[in-house]
Amino acid sequence: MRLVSGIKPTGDLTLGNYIGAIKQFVNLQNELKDAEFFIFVADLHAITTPQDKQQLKKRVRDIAAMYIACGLDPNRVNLFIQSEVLEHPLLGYIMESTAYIGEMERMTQYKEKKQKQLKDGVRTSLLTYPALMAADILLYDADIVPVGDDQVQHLELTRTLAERFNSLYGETFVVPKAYTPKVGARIKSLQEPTKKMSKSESESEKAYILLLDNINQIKNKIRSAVTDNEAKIYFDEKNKPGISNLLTIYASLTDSSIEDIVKKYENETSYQKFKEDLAEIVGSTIEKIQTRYYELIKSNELDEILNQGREKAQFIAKRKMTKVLNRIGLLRQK
Ligand code: ATP
Ligand code: LTN
Repeated sequence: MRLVSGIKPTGDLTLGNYIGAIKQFVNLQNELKDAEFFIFVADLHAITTPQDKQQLKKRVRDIAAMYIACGLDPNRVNLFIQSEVLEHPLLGYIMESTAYIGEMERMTQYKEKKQKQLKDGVRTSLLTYPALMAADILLYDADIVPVGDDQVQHLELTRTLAERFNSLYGETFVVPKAYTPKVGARIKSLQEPTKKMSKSESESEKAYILLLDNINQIKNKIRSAVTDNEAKIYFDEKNKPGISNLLTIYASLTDSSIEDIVKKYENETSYQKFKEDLAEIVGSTIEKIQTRYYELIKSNELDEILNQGREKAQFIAKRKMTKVLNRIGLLRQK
């Protein structure tokens, strides 16, 4: 069995990325002992929106280091950078030649992100992005793709494209399945808890927690998270989005159930103790991650891991690509 996933270096990593994506990769790595993992930094996807050159360079390295700092084991997982395996954009083009424009235009993420680019012109790659994402996945014959909620629609399209290609040219790709976490598939903004916690879309710094934020700052952000006036702790996303979001974060980081946490705080008459406890939990989780991150970021170890990941990814990707080109009739020699 194979698992594939990636994160775009479009901003500093948030607690949402950790809970919705990286923590799932780590859990799956520990649960599925026989599975193969390909986890990458989706740098080509980042330039669908404008990026600062220096910052992009730093963020690519940061994400790679964070994967390991958060618990991915480079001996179990192939970690690499997308743009170092040129078969990704090559298969991306083949996927563009498999997909229809209407399918791309229907994607929610495209419709949202497009609004921001209307003034200067909408990048073509913002529209064709799901074709490259499909390529990222199909290149490795992934069975499972762990992602947060917002990526499920792209996964559905990937399945459609794999099936279409298979029926046009003969069985070539495994049709993958999305895997979303039961708890924490969509961590919300701490200031506007009906919106997603996002590293690139939030207005206020208090709305999100960055994995590289100062620990005291992190605790303060939890303490000042927007809640309600009822002073009773229970899960109700519609009427208590703030508390429900904090309960989700608590459950995910402590690997416990929301019911157990609600029970633990059932006699509280204010949110203070709950928030204080959660501030400690989030603070200490991230502190551990940061310690390992700072060791890695200045070491040669990280480059060695990424070189090794690239070799393995290239090997699999090249072999697959030969098969794909052959199926279409694009190789001079078989
Ligand atoms: P942006 O917010 O800039 O659009 P993003 O964080 O959604 O970016 P990525 O960085 O590529 O995009 O996301 C990496 C992974 O993290 C994806 O699987 C995504 O679903 C997940 N993710 C992102 N934000 C959250 C969140 N608030 N809650 C849960 N999962 C999230
Ligand atoms: N589109 C995703 C990042 C991403 C991805 C992938 C995730 C790019 N390629 C392949 C899973 C598999 C995002 O915006 N979060």
